[in-house]
Amino acid sequence: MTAETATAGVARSVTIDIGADNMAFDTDTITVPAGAEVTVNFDNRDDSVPHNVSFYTDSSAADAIFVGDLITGPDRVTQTFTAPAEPGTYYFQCDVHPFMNGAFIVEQA
Ligand SMILES: [Cu+2]
Repeated sequence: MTAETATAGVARSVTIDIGADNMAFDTDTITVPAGAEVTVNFDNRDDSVPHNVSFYTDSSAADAIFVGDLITGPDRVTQTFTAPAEPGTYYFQCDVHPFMNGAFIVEQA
């Protein structure tokens, strides 16, 4: 039995660093364990441009998992939310600029 299996059912904590620069995120994939407490360190490096990082069930952005605070660069914000319990491929985007987006991958914990 691996240590990971031994802790199944216990909420894990992960920290994600993501930046916005020149109207783009610096990653197109965010991967976390199912049910984890996710801390997002968001660094908006675009001067005078508002961005956020929001997580949705899919690219329709109709059902929010977590809507991040808008910050105008240069600025940083740290926020925490709980990842879905169900593994799968979800979605993240900047709500102001939905062309800034990527896959939010929730793995079996
Ligand atoms: Cu944006």
